[in-house]
Amino acid sequence: MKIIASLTSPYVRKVRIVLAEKKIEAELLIENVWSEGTKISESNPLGKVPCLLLEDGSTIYDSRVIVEYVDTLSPVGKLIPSGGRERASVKTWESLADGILDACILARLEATWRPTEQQSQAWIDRQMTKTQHSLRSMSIQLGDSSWCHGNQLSLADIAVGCALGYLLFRFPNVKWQEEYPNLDRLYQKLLLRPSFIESEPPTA
Ligand code: GSF
Repeated sequence: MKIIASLTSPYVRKVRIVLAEKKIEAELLIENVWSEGTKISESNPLGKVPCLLLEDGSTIYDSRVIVEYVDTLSPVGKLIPSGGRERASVKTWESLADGILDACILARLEATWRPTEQQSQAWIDRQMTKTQHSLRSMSIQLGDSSWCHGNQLSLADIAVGCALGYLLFRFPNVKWQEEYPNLDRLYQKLLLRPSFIESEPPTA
């Protein structure tokens, strides 16, 4: 298997962490989807990474579908419960964490991609409000528990860790660590795992 990837994408990071936790190897094919010459649409017509390339030439996207598929490939370290409320709970955590990323990326693109005179501060504020509400909800739901769901690592923790790491990487002005010490406790624990360490976004 190969993954078309960017080293700064938090969605790619989620997939890489899931692969590492499952002890499944996949080659990273680094692609700059923002460059003029990108060929990403030949694999993913939506023009986004991550995109998983299978041996038979078929492709799987987006990150939520990829991690769901990868979790079925090996019984090692099951990350998504197989059904019912448990499964819905883990996947709702993932939606919440990915939703923070979606909101932050919309805010970032507004500020970096659009010409200055077309930028809307109201739009950026709208996205950052969603981020604030979601952080609060995560903190309340986590409470004093060791993990987001159940009593072991799941996709919920991985997705939350990727969202928190992305905030530190691109939005250091969002002071979630001070406001939500329980999220920081979880984050510091996740950071000890090789899967998180090896997928840290490059700082330069
Ligand atoms: C989001 C992927 C995405 O936005 C998923 O895989 O979960 N729901 C999808 N990827 C960004 C890179 S990044 O900001 O993480 C991407 O490829 N953007 C290119 C574009 O044209 O939007």
